[in-house]
Amino acid sequence: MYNLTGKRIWVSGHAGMVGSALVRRLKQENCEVLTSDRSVDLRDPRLVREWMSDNRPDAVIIAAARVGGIMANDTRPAEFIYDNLMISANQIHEAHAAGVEKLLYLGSSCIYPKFAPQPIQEEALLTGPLEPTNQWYAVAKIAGIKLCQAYRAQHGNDFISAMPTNLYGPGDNYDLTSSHVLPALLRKMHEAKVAERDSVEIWGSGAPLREFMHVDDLADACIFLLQNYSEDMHMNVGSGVETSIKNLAMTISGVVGFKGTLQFDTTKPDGTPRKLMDSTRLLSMGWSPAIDLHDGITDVYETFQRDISI
Ligand code: GFB
Repeated sequence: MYNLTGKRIWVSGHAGMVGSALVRRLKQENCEVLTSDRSVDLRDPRLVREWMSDNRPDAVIIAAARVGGIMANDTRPAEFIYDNLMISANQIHEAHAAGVEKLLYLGSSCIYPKFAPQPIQEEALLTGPLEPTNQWYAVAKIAGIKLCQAYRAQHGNDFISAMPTNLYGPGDNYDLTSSHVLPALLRKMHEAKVAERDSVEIWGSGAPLREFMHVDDLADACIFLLQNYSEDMHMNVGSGVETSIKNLAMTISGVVGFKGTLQFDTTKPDGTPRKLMDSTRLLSMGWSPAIDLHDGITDVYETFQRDISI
């Protein structure tokens, strides 16, 4: 067990959806949360080294990443691979150099092969070709896992990694060209309702299956892993709740109160047909998610309405 009491914990990416959820969750622990501002460009090894030596964290959670939905991944491959490789390598290497006691690296369920057997077990990593739309991001995230394993193998660093499923929650990105599906549909349906439009466009066929998890559940799982997990193998963090994009759209329309129809634009990509993770290893350690998808979407819609009225 890694005891967080009195520890100085650096949450990189604290302004993002995942980082801010981690900061909220860490308030329940008796520890000190460290954050770095935008002047510390995590792609620059010198700046990361200086920040580490000035701030001396005991533990690091790497929540910083270049992230986005299917379209952003597909159209900005250089940013997704370069930024994520640099962010991962700099923080992991400098954490080792600074003698950080524990590090948690966050990846994504898109690291797995496009046609991995479902539900996807951790062992499926690197057993087949990746989904082309997000291969750039996936390769960078796989490199992050391998960095943690390499520093553990060569130097004995207690660096672990966790692979969350598709996330949503407060602080999500609502920009329609770069967001994930859940915030995109929430915004599109809200705007259609307000403008009294009778249809909303959904990308792809609506058939792909995705597993969704509220970011507060992810943050709770991360703190559990930081305290209780210390092995080489990355850990799946999923909710076990799978839905088709069409069903997700219908759930969101119910929450928002949008009464119009769904128009599927099949010129847009579907991406991976199915992406359900097997989270048995985590569940068998005694952790489980708490937030139901419908409740989570309702909560997020309230936050969204509050934010746009400010
Ligand atoms: O959320 P999303 O962009 O992520 O898309 P992925 C999920 C599915 O929803 C795809 C469909 O089949 C999309 O075509 N979709 C329907 C939409 N309407 C929309 C819309 O308005 N916006 C968006 N964004 N999608 C990402 C990866 O893949 O998931 C990342 O590209 C990362 O690398 C992330 O792993 C978790 O699940 O397809």
